[in-house]
Amino acid sequence: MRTNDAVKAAVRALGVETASWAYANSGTRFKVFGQPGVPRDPYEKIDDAAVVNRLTGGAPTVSLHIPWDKVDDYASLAAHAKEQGVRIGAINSNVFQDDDYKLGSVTNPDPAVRRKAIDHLLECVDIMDATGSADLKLWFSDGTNYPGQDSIRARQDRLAEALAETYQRLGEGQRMLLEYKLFEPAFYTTDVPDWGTSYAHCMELGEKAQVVIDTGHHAPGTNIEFIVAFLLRAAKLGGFDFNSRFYADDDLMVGAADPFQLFRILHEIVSAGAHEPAARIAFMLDQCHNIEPKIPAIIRSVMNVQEALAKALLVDDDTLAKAQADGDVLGANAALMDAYNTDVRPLLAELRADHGLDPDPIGAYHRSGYFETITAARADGVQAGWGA
Ligand code: PSV
Ligand code: MN
Ligand code: MN
Repeated sequence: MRTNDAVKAAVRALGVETASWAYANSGTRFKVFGQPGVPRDPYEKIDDAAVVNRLTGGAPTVSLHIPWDKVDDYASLAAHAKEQGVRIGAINSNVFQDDDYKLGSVTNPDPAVRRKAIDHLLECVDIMDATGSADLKLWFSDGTNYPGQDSIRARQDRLAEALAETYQRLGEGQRMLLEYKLFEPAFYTTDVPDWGTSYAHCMELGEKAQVVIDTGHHAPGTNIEFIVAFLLRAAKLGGFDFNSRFYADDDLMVGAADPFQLFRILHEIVSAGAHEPAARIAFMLDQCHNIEPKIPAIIRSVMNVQEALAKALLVDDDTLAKAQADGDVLGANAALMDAYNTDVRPLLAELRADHGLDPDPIGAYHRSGYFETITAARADGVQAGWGA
Protein backbone atom coordinates (compact mmCIF):
# COMPACT_ATOMS: atom_id res chain seq x y z
CA MET A 1 0.00 0.00 0.00
CA ARG A 2 1.42 3.37 -0.98
CA THR A 3 2.01 6.00 1.66
CA ASN A 4 0.28 9.35 1.33
CA ASP A 5 3.64 10.86 0.43
CA ALA A 6 4.08 8.37 -2.39
CA VAL A 7 0.60 9.15 -3.67
CA LYS A 8 1.34 12.86 -3.56
CA ALA A 9 4.64 12.40 -5.40
CA ALA A 10 2.99 10.38 -8.14
CA VAL A 11 0.17 12.91 -8.60
CA ARG A 12 2.73 15.69 -8.65
CA ALA A 13 4.56 13.92 -11.49
CA LEU A 14 1.40 13.63 -13.62
CA GLY A 15 1.13 16.08 -16.48
CA VAL A 16 -2.35 16.60 -17.91
CA GLU A 17 -2.21 18.15 -21.38
CA THR A 18 -4.83 20.79 -22.06
CA ALA A 19 -6.20 21.52 -25.54
CA SER A 20 -5.79 24.92 -27.21
CA TRP A 21 -9.28 24.71 -28.73
CA ALA A 22 -10.89 24.31 -25.31
CA TYR A 23 -9.92 27.91 -24.51
CA ALA A 24 -11.65 29.15 -27.67
CA ASN A 25 -15.36 29.55 -28.32
CA SER A 26 -17.07 26.33 -29.29
CA GLY A 27 -20.56 24.96 -29.50
CA THR A 28 -22.78 22.46 -31.17
CA ARG A 29 -23.84 22.57 -34.78
CA PHE A 30 -26.80 24.63 -33.62
CA LYS A 31 -25.04 27.55 -31.97
CA VAL A 32 -21.73 28.81 -30.66
CA PHE A 33 -22.17 31.03 -27.61
CA GLY A 34 -19.32 33.53 -27.37
CA GLN A 35 -17.82 34.23 -23.96
CA PRO A 36 -16.03 37.33 -22.73
CA GLY A 37 -12.24 37.17 -22.46
CA VAL A 38 -11.78 34.34 -24.93
CA PRO A 39 -8.35 34.28 -26.65
CA ARG A 40 -7.97 35.88 -30.06
CA ASP A 41 -4.97 33.88 -31.21
CA PRO A 42 -2.80 30.88 -30.31
CA TYR A 43 -0.51 33.04 -28.16
CA GLU A 44 -3.42 34.01 -25.94
CA LYS A 45 -4.61 30.40 -25.77
CA ILE A 46 -1.19 29.51 -24.44
CA ASP A 47 -1.41 32.32 -21.89
CA ASP A 48 -4.63 30.76 -20.58
CA ALA A 49 -3.12 27.29 -20.55
CA ALA A 50 -0.21 28.66 -18.53
CA VAL A 51 -2.66 30.00 -15.94
CA VAL A 52 -4.21 26.53 -15.63
CA ASN A 53 -0.74 25.07 -15.18
CA ARG A 54 0.28 27.63 -12.57
CA LEU A 55 -2.86 27.12 -10.50
CA THR A 56 -3.00 23.32 -10.67
CA GLY A 57 0.73 22.58 -10.91
CA GLY A 58 -0.27 19.75 -13.24
CA ALA A 59 -0.87 20.95 -16.80
CA PRO A 60 2.57 21.58 -18.30
CA THR A 61 1.75 20.98 -21.99
CA VAL A 62 -0.79 22.28 -24.52
CA SER A 63 -2.00 20.46 -27.64
CA LEU A 64 -2.26 22.48 -30.83
CA HIS A 65 -4.68 21.90 -33.70
CA ILE A 66 -3.52 22.88 -37.18
CA PRO A 67 -4.73 25.07 -38.91
CA TRP A 68 -6.81 26.35 -35.97
CA ASP A 69 -3.52 27.35 -34.36
CA LYS A 70 -1.76 28.44 -37.51
CA VAL A 71 0.95 31.05 -36.92
CA ASP A 72 3.77 32.41 -39.07
CA ASP A 73 6.51 31.34 -36.74
CA TYR A 74 6.02 28.15 -34.73
CA ALA A 75 9.41 28.42 -33.04
CA SER A 76 8.32 31.77 -31.62
CA LEU A 77 5.05 30.23 -30.40
CA ALA A 78 7.05 27.51 -28.64
CA ALA A 79 9.35 30.17 -27.16
CA HIS A 80 6.28 32.06 -25.91
CA ALA A 81 5.02 28.85 -24.29
CA LYS A 82 8.37 28.35 -22.60
CA GLU A 83 8.35 31.90 -21.23
CA GLN A 84 4.92 31.14 -19.79
CA GLY A 85 6.20 27.93 -18.19
CA VAL A 86 4.48 25.45 -20.51
CA ARG A 87 5.44 23.39 -23.57
CA ILE A 88 3.78 22.45 -26.83
CA GLY A 89 2.28 18.98 -26.63
CA ALA A 90 0.65 17.00 -29.42
CA ILE A 91 0.15 18.50 -32.84
CA ASN A 92 -3.35 17.58 -34.04
CA SER A 93 -3.82 17.42 -37.77
CA ASN A 94 -7.02 18.65 -39.31
CA VAL A 95 -8.10 17.05 -42.57
CA PHE A 96 -11.80 17.38 -41.95
CA GLN A 97 -12.76 20.96 -42.70
CA ASP A 98 -11.98 21.68 -46.34
CA ASP A 99 -14.54 21.30 -49.09
CA ASP A 100 -12.08 18.94 -50.79
CA TYR A 101 -12.63 16.43 -47.99
CA LYS A 102 -16.31 15.83 -48.61
CA LEU A 103 -15.65 12.22 -49.61
CA GLY A 104 -12.70 11.76 -47.30
CA SER A 105 -9.12 12.92 -46.85
CA VAL A 106 -6.46 10.21 -46.85
CA THR A 107 -9.01 7.63 -48.01
CA ASN A 108 -10.64 9.84 -50.65
CA PRO A 109 -11.04 8.07 -54.01
CA ASP A 110 -9.33 11.05 -55.71
CA PRO A 111 -5.51 10.77 -55.53
CA ALA A 112 -5.11 14.57 -55.69
CA VAL A 113 -7.18 14.98 -52.51
CA ARG A 114 -5.21 12.22 -50.82
CA ARG A 115 -1.98 14.02 -51.77
CA LYS A 116 -3.26 17.25 -50.26
CA ALA A 117 -4.24 15.48 -47.03
CA ILE A 118 -0.90 13.66 -46.70
CA ASP A 119 0.96 16.92 -47.36
CA HIS A 120 -0.92 18.43 -44.43
CA LEU A 121 0.13 15.54 -42.19
CA LEU A 122 3.75 16.04 -43.26
CA GLU A 123 3.43 19.78 -42.57
CA CYS A 124 2.28 18.85 -39.05
CA VAL A 125 5.53 16.95 -38.56
CA ASP A 126 7.42 20.08 -39.68
CA ILE A 127 5.50 21.94 -36.96
CA MET A 128 6.51 19.28 -34.46
CA ASP A 129 10.15 19.88 -35.41
CA ALA A 130 9.74 23.64 -35.01
CA THR A 131 7.93 23.46 -31.67
CA GLY A 132 9.70 20.49 -30.08
CA SER A 133 6.45 18.50 -30.00
CA ALA A 134 6.89 14.74 -29.77
CA ASP A 135 3.43 13.59 -30.80
CA LEU A 136 1.47 13.76 -34.02
CA LYS A 137 -2.17 13.06 -33.26
CA LEU A 138 -4.23 11.85 -36.18
CA TRP A 139 -7.98 11.71 -36.33
CA PHE A 140 -9.74 11.11 -39.61
CA SER A 141 -13.38 11.93 -40.22
CA ASP A 142 -13.14 9.69 -43.29
CA GLY A 143 -15.90 7.24 -44.01
CA THR A 144 -19.04 6.78 -46.04
CA ASN A 145 -22.71 7.52 -45.52
CA TYR A 146 -24.30 4.93 -47.79
CA PRO A 147 -23.76 1.26 -48.51
CA GLY A 148 -21.94 0.94 -51.82
CA GLN A 149 -20.64 4.52 -51.73
CA ASP A 150 -17.03 3.34 -51.84
CA SER A 151 -14.98 0.19 -51.34
CA ILE A 152 -14.35 -0.40 -47.66
CA ARG A 153 -11.23 -2.44 -48.47
CA ALA A 154 -9.78 0.08 -50.93
CA ARG A 155 -10.20 2.79 -48.32
CA GLN A 156 -8.19 0.71 -45.83
CA ASP A 157 -5.42 0.36 -48.44
CA ARG A 158 -5.37 4.13 -49.00
CA LEU A 159 -5.31 4.74 -45.25
CA ALA A 160 -2.38 2.34 -44.81
CA GLU A 161 -0.44 4.08 -47.60
CA ALA A 162 -1.00 7.55 -46.14
CA LEU A 163 -0.03 6.42 -42.65
CA ALA A 164 3.12 4.71 -43.94
CA GLU A 165 4.30 7.83 -45.78
CA THR A 166 3.69 9.99 -42.71
CA TYR A 167 5.32 7.46 -40.42
CA GLN A 168 8.48 7.55 -42.55
CA ARG A 169 8.72 11.29 -41.97
CA LEU A 170 8.78 10.98 -38.15
CA GLY A 171 12.07 11.88 -36.53
CA GLU A 172 13.89 10.44 -33.55
CA GLY A 173 11.67 10.37 -30.46
CA GLN A 174 8.55 11.41 -32.39
CA ARG A 175 5.38 9.33 -32.30
CA MET A 176 2.22 8.98 -34.32
CA LEU A 177 -0.93 8.62 -32.21
CA LEU A 178 -3.88 7.26 -34.17
CA GLU A 179 -7.30 8.13 -32.76
CA TYR A 180 -10.46 6.19 -33.56
CA LYS A 181 -14.12 7.16 -33.39
CA LEU A 182 -17.17 5.00 -33.81
CA PHE A 183 -19.10 7.35 -36.08
CA GLU A 184 -19.65 11.01 -36.93
CA PRO A 185 -19.43 12.75 -39.29
CA ALA A 186 -19.60 9.56 -41.36
CA PHE A 187 -22.68 7.55 -40.48
CA TYR A 188 -22.40 4.27 -42.38
CA THR A 189 -18.72 3.30 -42.29
CA THR A 190 -15.87 5.11 -40.59
CA ASP A 191 -12.37 4.22 -41.77
CA VAL A 192 -10.88 4.16 -38.25
CA PRO A 193 -13.94 3.31 -36.16
CA ASP A 194 -12.46 1.40 -33.24
CA TRP A 195 -9.36 0.55 -31.27
CA GLY A 196 -8.86 -2.70 -33.17
CA THR A 197 -8.54 -0.91 -36.50
CA SER A 198 -6.19 1.65 -35.02
CA TYR A 199 -4.17 -1.08 -33.30
CA ALA A 200 -3.85 -3.12 -36.51
CA HIS A 201 -2.55 -0.13 -38.47
CA CYS A 202 -0.17 0.81 -35.66
CA MET A 203 1.18 -2.76 -35.54
CA GLU A 204 1.84 -2.65 -39.28
CA LEU A 205 3.61 0.70 -39.00
CA GLY A 206 6.01 0.00 -36.16
CA GLU A 207 6.82 1.03 -32.63
CA LYS A 208 6.47 4.78 -33.13
CA ALA A 209 2.77 4.32 -33.91
CA GLN A 210 0.38 3.99 -30.98
CA VAL A 211 -3.34 4.17 -30.32
CA VAL A 212 -5.02 7.13 -28.66
CA ILE A 213 -8.26 6.55 -26.79
CA ASP A 214 -10.77 9.39 -26.83
CA THR A 215 -13.12 8.43 -24.01
CA GLY A 216 -16.11 9.85 -25.91
CA HIS A 217 -15.63 7.79 -29.04
CA HIS A 218 -17.24 4.46 -28.18
CA ALA A 219 -20.61 2.78 -28.34
CA PRO A 220 -22.58 3.08 -25.08
CA GLY A 221 -21.53 0.45 -22.58
CA THR A 222 -18.09 -0.16 -24.08
CA ASN A 223 -15.62 -1.27 -21.43
CA ILE A 224 -12.86 1.29 -21.97
CA GLU A 225 -10.66 -0.04 -19.19
CA PHE A 226 -10.46 -3.35 -21.03
CA ILE A 227 -9.12 -1.52 -24.08
CA VAL A 228 -6.62 0.29 -21.85
CA ALA A 229 -5.41 -2.98 -20.32
CA PHE A 230 -5.13 -4.71 -23.69
CA LEU A 231 -3.20 -1.88 -25.34
CA LEU A 232 -0.87 -1.43 -22.38
CA ARG A 233 0.01 -5.11 -22.49
CA ALA A 234 0.83 -4.73 -26.19
CA ALA A 235 2.81 -1.49 -25.62
CA LYS A 236 0.42 0.19 -28.05
CA LEU A 237 -1.30 2.73 -25.81
CA GLY A 238 -0.03 6.21 -26.66
CA GLY A 239 -2.48 8.33 -24.74
CA PHE A 240 -5.96 9.61 -24.08
CA ASP A 241 -8.25 12.34 -25.21
CA PHE A 242 -10.14 12.65 -21.93
CA ASN A 243 -13.69 13.95 -21.77
CA SER A 244 -17.13 12.83 -20.57
CA ARG A 245 -20.11 11.73 -22.53
CA PHE A 246 -23.69 10.89 -21.83
CA TYR A 247 -24.72 10.08 -25.40
CA ALA A 248 -22.14 10.35 -28.19
CA ASP A 249 -19.06 12.56 -28.58
CA ASP A 250 -20.28 15.10 -26.02
CA ASP A 251 -16.84 16.53 -25.12
CA LEU A 252 -17.96 17.39 -21.58
CA MET A 253 -15.54 17.75 -18.67
CA VAL A 254 -13.68 14.55 -17.84
CA GLY A 255 -14.88 12.92 -14.65
CA ALA A 256 -18.18 14.81 -14.75
CA ALA A 257 -20.44 12.15 -16.21
CA ASP A 258 -18.78 9.06 -14.82
CA PRO A 259 -15.96 9.58 -12.31
CA PHE A 260 -16.02 5.86 -11.53
CA GLN A 261 -15.16 5.02 -15.13
CA LEU A 262 -12.24 7.45 -14.97
CA PHE A 263 -11.08 5.74 -11.78
CA ARG A 264 -11.33 2.31 -13.43
CA ILE A 265 -9.29 3.52 -16.39
CA LEU A 266 -6.64 4.97 -14.10
CA HIS A 267 -6.58 1.81 -12.04
CA GLU A 268 -5.50 -0.07 -15.18
CA ILE A 269 -2.89 2.61 -15.83
CA VAL A 270 -1.52 2.49 -12.29
CA SER A 271 -1.51 -1.29 -12.08
CA ALA A 272 0.74 -1.31 -15.17
CA GLY A 273 2.95 1.50 -13.79
CA ALA A 274 1.90 3.57 -16.80
CA HIS A 275 1.18 6.73 -14.79
CA GLU A 276 4.92 7.24 -14.51
CA PRO A 277 6.28 9.76 -17.01
CA ALA A 278 8.71 7.16 -18.41
CA ALA A 279 5.73 5.23 -19.80
CA ARG A 280 5.01 8.19 -22.11
CA ILE A 281 1.24 7.96 -21.91
CA ALA A 282 -0.15 11.33 -23.06
CA PHE A 283 -2.99 12.32 -20.71
CA MET A 284 -4.67 14.87 -22.94
CA LEU A 285 -8.00 16.64 -22.58
CA ASP A 286 -10.24 16.97 -25.64
CA GLN A 287 -13.19 18.97 -24.42
CA CYS A 288 -15.38 21.89 -25.43
CA HIS A 289 -16.76 24.26 -22.83
CA ASN A 290 -19.82 25.52 -24.60
CA ILE A 291 -21.88 26.93 -21.74
CA GLU A 292 -19.53 26.93 -18.75
CA PRO A 293 -16.61 29.36 -18.20
CA LYS A 294 -13.63 27.82 -19.91
CA ILE A 295 -10.59 28.30 -17.68
CA PRO A 296 -12.32 27.17 -14.45
CA ALA A 297 -13.78 24.21 -16.37
CA ILE A 298 -10.32 23.17 -17.52
CA ILE A 299 -8.94 23.58 -13.99
CA ARG A 300 -11.83 21.39 -12.75
CA SER A 301 -10.97 18.79 -15.39
CA VAL A 302 -7.30 18.67 -14.39
CA MET A 303 -8.38 18.30 -10.75
CA ASN A 304 -10.77 15.49 -11.69
CA VAL A 305 -7.93 13.55 -13.33
CA GLN A 306 -5.69 14.19 -10.32
CA GLU A 307 -8.41 12.95 -7.95
CA ALA A 308 -9.05 9.80 -9.97
CA LEU A 309 -5.32 9.11 -10.14
CA ALA A 310 -4.91 9.61 -6.38
CA LYS A 311 -7.73 7.13 -5.73
CA ALA A 312 -6.21 4.61 -8.14
CA LEU A 313 -2.86 5.00 -6.36
CA LEU A 314 -4.59 4.26 -3.06
CA VAL A 315 -5.73 0.80 -4.14
CA ASP A 316 -4.08 -1.64 -1.77
CA ASP A 317 -2.18 -3.77 -4.31
CA ASP A 318 -1.26 -6.52 -1.86
CA THR A 319 -4.80 -6.95 -0.59
CA LEU A 320 -6.09 -6.90 -4.15
CA ALA A 321 -3.54 -9.42 -5.43
CA LYS A 322 -4.21 -11.78 -2.54
CA ALA A 323 -7.97 -11.57 -2.98
CA GLN A 324 -7.60 -12.21 -6.71
CA ALA A 325 -5.30 -15.19 -6.13
CA ASP A 326 -7.68 -16.60 -3.54
CA GLY A 327 -10.68 -16.20 -5.80
CA ASP A 328 -12.13 -13.83 -3.23
CA VAL A 329 -14.47 -11.94 -5.53
CA LEU A 330 -15.97 -9.68 -2.90
CA GLY A 331 -12.63 -8.97 -1.25
CA ALA A 332 -11.06 -7.98 -4.56
CA ASN A 333 -13.96 -5.73 -5.44
CA ALA A 334 -13.83 -4.18 -1.95
CA ALA A 335 -10.13 -3.35 -2.39
CA LEU A 336 -11.07 -1.23 -5.40
CA MET A 337 -14.17 0.31 -3.89
CA ASP A 338 -12.39 1.26 -0.65
CA ALA A 339 -9.91 3.29 -2.67
CA TYR A 340 -12.59 4.78 -4.90
CA ASN A 341 -14.66 5.85 -1.91
CA THR A 342 -11.76 7.62 -0.22
CA ASP A 343 -12.05 11.39 -0.19
CA VAL A 344 -8.69 12.42 -1.63
CA ARG A 345 -9.46 16.13 -1.79
CA PRO A 346 -7.74 16.98 1.53
CA LEU A 347 -4.62 15.08 0.40
CA LEU A 348 -4.50 16.97 -2.90
CA ALA A 349 -5.08 20.29 -1.14
CA GLU A 350 -2.11 19.40 1.07
CA LEU A 351 -0.04 18.53 -2.01
CA ARG A 352 -0.75 21.97 -3.51
CA ALA A 353 0.13 23.70 -0.27
CA ASP A 354 3.38 21.67 -0.07
CA HIS A 355 4.36 23.25 -3.38
CA GLY A 356 3.32 26.78 -2.56
CA LEU A 357 0.06 26.62 -4.53
CA ASP A 358 -3.35 27.67 -3.35
CA PRO A 359 -5.14 24.55 -2.07
CA ASP A 360 -8.26 25.70 -3.96
CA PRO A 361 -7.24 26.35 -7.61
CA ILE A 362 -10.69 27.44 -8.81
CA GLY A 363 -11.14 29.85 -5.91
CA ALA A 364 -7.63 31.13 -6.56
CA TYR A 365 -8.51 31.71 -10.22
CA HIS A 366 -11.58 33.76 -9.28
CA ARG A 367 -9.58 35.76 -6.75
CA SER A 368 -6.68 36.35 -9.15
CA GLY A 369 -8.44 38.96 -11.29
CA TYR A 370 -7.24 37.17 -14.46
CA PHE A 371 -10.75 36.91 -15.87
CA GLU A 372 -11.34 40.65 -15.44
CA THR A 373 -7.94 41.37 -17.02
CA ILE A 374 -8.52 39.25 -20.13
CA THR A 375 -12.09 40.45 -20.48
CA ALA A 376 -10.82 44.02 -20.73
CA ALA A 377 -7.66 43.27 -22.72
CA ARG A 378 -9.37 41.07 -25.30
CA ALA A 379 -12.44 43.19 -25.87
CA ASP A 380 -11.27 44.21 -29.34
CA GLY A 381 -10.58 41.91 -32.26
CA VAL A 382 -12.00 38.57 -33.21
CA GLN A 383 -12.17 35.81 -30.64
CA ALA A 384 -10.81 32.43 -31.59
CA GLY A 385 -13.52 29.95 -32.28
CA TRP A 386 -13.94 26.45 -33.44
CA GLY A 387 -12.01 26.34 -36.64
CA ALA A 388 -10.06 29.53 -36.02
C1 PSV B 1 -12.91 14.19 -33.18
O1 PSV B 1 -14.21 14.08 -32.65
C2 PSV B 1 -11.95 14.67 -32.12
O2 PSV B 1 -12.10 13.93 -30.93
C3 PSV B 1 -10.52 14.64 -32.60
O3 PSV B 1 -9.62 14.47 -31.55
C4 PSV B 1 -10.37 16.01 -33.18
O4 PSV B 1 -9.06 16.40 -33.42
C5 PSV B 1 -11.05 16.80 -32.09
O5 PSV B 1 -12.21 16.00 -31.80
C6 PSV B 1 -11.42 18.17 -32.37
O6 PSV B 1 -12.09 18.71 -31.25
MN1 MN C 1 -10.41 13.53 -29.66
MN1 MN D 1 -14.17 13.73 -30.45
